[in-house]
Amino acid sequence: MKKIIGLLIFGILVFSGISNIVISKENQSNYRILDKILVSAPILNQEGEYISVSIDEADSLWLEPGKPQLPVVTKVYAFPLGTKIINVTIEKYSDEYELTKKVIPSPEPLQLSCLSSQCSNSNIINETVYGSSELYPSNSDHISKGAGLKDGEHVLFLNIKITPQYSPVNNLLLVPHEIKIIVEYIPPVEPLFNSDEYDMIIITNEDYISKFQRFIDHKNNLGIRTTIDSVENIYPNYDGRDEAEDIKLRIKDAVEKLGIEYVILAGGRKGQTLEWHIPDRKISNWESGRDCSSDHYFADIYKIIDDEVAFEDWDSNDNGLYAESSNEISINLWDEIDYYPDVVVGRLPFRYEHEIDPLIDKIIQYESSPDKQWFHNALVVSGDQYPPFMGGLHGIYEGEMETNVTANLLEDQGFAVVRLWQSTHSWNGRSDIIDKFSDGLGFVHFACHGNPISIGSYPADDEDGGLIEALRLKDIKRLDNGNSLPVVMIHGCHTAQFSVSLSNILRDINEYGLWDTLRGARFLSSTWVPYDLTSAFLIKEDGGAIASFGYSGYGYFWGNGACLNGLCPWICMRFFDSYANQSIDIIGKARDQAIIDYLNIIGGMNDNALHRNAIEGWILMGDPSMKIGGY
Ligand SMILES: [Ca+2]
Ligand SMILES: [Ca+2]
Ligand SMILES: [Ca+2]
Repeated sequence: MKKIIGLLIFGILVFSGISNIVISKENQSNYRILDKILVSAPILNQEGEYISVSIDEADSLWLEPGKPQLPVVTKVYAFPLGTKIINVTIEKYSDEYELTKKVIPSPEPLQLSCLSSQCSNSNIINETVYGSSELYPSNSDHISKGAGLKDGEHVLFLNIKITPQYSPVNNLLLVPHEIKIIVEYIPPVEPLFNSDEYDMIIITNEDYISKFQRFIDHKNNLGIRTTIDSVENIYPNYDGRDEAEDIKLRIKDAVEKLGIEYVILAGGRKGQTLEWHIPDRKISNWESGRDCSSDHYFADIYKIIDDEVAFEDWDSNDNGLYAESSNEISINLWDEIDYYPDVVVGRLPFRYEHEIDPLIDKIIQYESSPDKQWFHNALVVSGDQYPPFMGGLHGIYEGEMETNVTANLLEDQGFAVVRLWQSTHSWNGRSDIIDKFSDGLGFVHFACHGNPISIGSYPADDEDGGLIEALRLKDIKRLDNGNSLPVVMIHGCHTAQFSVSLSNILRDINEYGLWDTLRGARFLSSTWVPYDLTSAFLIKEDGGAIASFGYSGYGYFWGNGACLNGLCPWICMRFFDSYANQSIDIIGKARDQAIIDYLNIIGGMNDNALHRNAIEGWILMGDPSMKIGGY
């Protein structure tokens, strides 16, 4: 399956404007790119007391809550991994614009677990920035490098973002009309990794290896050469700092020595204990909430440090806490992270042995049965995610905007999409959603508030906080969709918090004491449960989902009109874009493309913990090599 890497891959992934690129060989080993970009004049729109700024060639917005919202022009170059970037020069030729009003401030982010009016917020203007004559942002060029995958090849991404600059006190906006980028680099003499023995590795318990044999046969027959290893074999053979790092080092070995593309983490919690078949990686992003696990940790194997490819351990400050970040706490508690996936990862979160066979049956059956009439039906469910009682504007229904993007993408591909929205009064409660599953669906996208065991949304323009429930954990067993198995996307907080366990009751009593545990029961009890909703969708025998996505921690979004401009909605919508617009029909690859696009187009991962949260907590439950719709 693996292609031999070309000596010089060179790709422009983002940017729709006029660009003129010349690549030249400078000497025996050095190359040089000269890229001239023409940028159109900014479009200035009146928005009440403010002005919004947009540029045709911009792909995203520079959003720092309370600070001026500005467009971003992005260029991305991909080189074979092992390339050394010697120098990047950016020259800009800018025009000055005098503004009559202030540039609109960026919105505050909102969580998706808000089930009460506690979450109301309002836009606060950053007086320091707006009261200054200094240019914002102080630096208009932002250069970053990462190690990841492009079209299945290991590459070095060079990402260049350029923003206009704004002096609030002087009402002055500087916008480049021409940008010249010069990149000098040395490609590697030969590819960094040459092995091509296998395509996929399954990591599970020793006891379950034989159970996976027919799954391995099925994958081998499809041309996905699959091998398997056990944690019992892995732990003594690697010297990671803990079991999760041992597994990550095993995956790194499998990339380098076997040439694998896919990893299945086969197992979740052991029953209702606090032990694991395959461990999670708890992360210390304080915006994600307690107990947030990231399976993306196992996918991001390499980073670039001083132009060298290095192991990405997600602990750059080397203190044994992984993925540390927060927008509140000291900047010292921060791990710089690459985030570009280097291998495609999914988890089969079974807890009991008897759950394995039905799961394997599901995948084999799904991939082996062509001509599924029901596959071309899809369902989206949402409402007003930031209604007026929380402080939202009237007439803007964030979750419906998000799911409408998905619905339109699928309709363009010939899907018949049912939109269950609060604004159209098309659903009133859980039974409306359960009923729709019986029809058979290819895709489902929920944009809801949530916790590990339930999701719901608000009526349009809700003034009172009357949450309408969409689904509870106990409803999963009522789904009677048999072999008509959808890919289910749940954008909601904690719906994929797969570390939940009935043993959490004892853990919490141990940690907080009996009295405080009982007092906090309202907030803790949704983790005192046997499964999270996203896992339950996949594990359900005869029905449920063929693969499911959710967030293991909080799932943030920008409120009101900015809701489609980043964070979790962007990622969820982009999965459907990967499938529908970019023709990526392998589920794990479509997931990873959404992440790669987020990093390339939106970025800011090492500036803002909320961007990190959008990627870290996004979990794929299922076989990452599964072909959507089957063969
Ligand atoms: Ca750390
Ligand atoms: Ca990486
Ligand atoms: Ca709203």
